Amino acid sequence: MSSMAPDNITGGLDIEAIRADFPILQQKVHGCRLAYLDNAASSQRPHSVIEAVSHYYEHDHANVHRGVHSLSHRATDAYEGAREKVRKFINASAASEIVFTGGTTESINLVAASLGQDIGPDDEILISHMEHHSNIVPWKLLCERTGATLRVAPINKRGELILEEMLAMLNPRTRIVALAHVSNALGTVNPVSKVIEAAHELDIPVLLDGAQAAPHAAVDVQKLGCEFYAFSGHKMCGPTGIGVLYGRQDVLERLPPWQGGGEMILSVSFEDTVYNKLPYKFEAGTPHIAGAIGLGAAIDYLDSIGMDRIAAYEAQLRDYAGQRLSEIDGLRIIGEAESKVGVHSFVIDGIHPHDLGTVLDHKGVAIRTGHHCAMPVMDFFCVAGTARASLAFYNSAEDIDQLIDALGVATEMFA
Ligand code: 7TS
Repeated sequence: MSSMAPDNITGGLDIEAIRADFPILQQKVHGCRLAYLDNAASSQRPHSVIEAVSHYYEHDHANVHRGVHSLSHRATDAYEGAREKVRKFINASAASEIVFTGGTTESINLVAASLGQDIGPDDEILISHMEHHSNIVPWKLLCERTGATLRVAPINKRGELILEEMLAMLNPRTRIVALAHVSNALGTVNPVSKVIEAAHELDIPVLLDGAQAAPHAAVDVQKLGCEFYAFSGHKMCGPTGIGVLYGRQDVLERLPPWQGGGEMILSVSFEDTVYNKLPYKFEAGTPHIAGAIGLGAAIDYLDSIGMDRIAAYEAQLRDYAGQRLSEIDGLRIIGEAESKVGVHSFVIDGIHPHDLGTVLDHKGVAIRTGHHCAMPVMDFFCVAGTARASLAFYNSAEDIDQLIDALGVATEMFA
């Protein structure tokens, strides 16, 4: 890892100007400057996102797709405009491939429920050992319901997927591969293209859990070639309660709906139901209109900086943080993949992660501690939990220095 003086770490971005866009970052916590390093759990919102949501509620709110009046037209245009922004953001070929959901969790549950209607006891679902619970439990529930088998590809001590073992598990019984693009607990970036290529040789669809990838680098679903891509608005400067399921047109066309209600039908009688076209077939009920609009504004904001510049800057910050953390006695990084994002999970000898988190909070440093909804990862590394500092493009080298100073206080306190 390269050593770098904090002043040089800007990636060409004006970090101070960016930070000024985020009202929440301006506060003090326990009298200290706030160093918000819990971005993998949820990011913060710039003023433009908050403003877009307020503007919608103050001026345009009505239900979408059903009114003839002006407000409903405006709300519909804004909602569908946001869908188009999402399409462009991940380079989907059509807006009809963008299904708004409540978040990554709901996106994955949608696929599991919908695909599950055609799965039986001879089938297999393939995931990896580093998945977030939301890419484990929906598949476990599906297996319990159908008698199918859940297979789990192993990881190594660096927290990397053992690719050849995962590929060897693919077989004609595999009905879907569901894999994290980036692990939330380890920061590992998975070799998803190789998995997709191998799965497609056997006509197996692939779902990527992009919750930790979409906020940090440009995603191109056509280039990836995956059938499904799931992510959450709140991890990429958008509102909570809104997320996306990208599904390739032909695949979504074949899948049955998962929830019934208004909006997802063209006609209903007691004998017969004709489902709506994509993506509405998968959007039953009144959607989270303000959430989608806020997500659209978040995408505008990210685009105004540029995802490539965000990725490059975060990589510098990741290396600086990694180097500073390695200077702390007794600190062990959990997850040392060759390719990783700005997520550093760690344990310190003799200090419980929750105690660390509490001491850090009193120094204004927000990190997450615990199992990060990835208990199988914790079991693999034989730890009950970790402390996790996770970065966003609005973090600065000063945030990292504040983290290191606070860890110094904690280690002295528990020595
Ligand atoms: N998949 C991954 C890889 C995640 O990191 C998360 C949330 C989810 C799915 C679920 O996303 P949701 O928006 O539907 O809740 N991860 C975390 C985390 O690491 N700490 O808090 C939430």
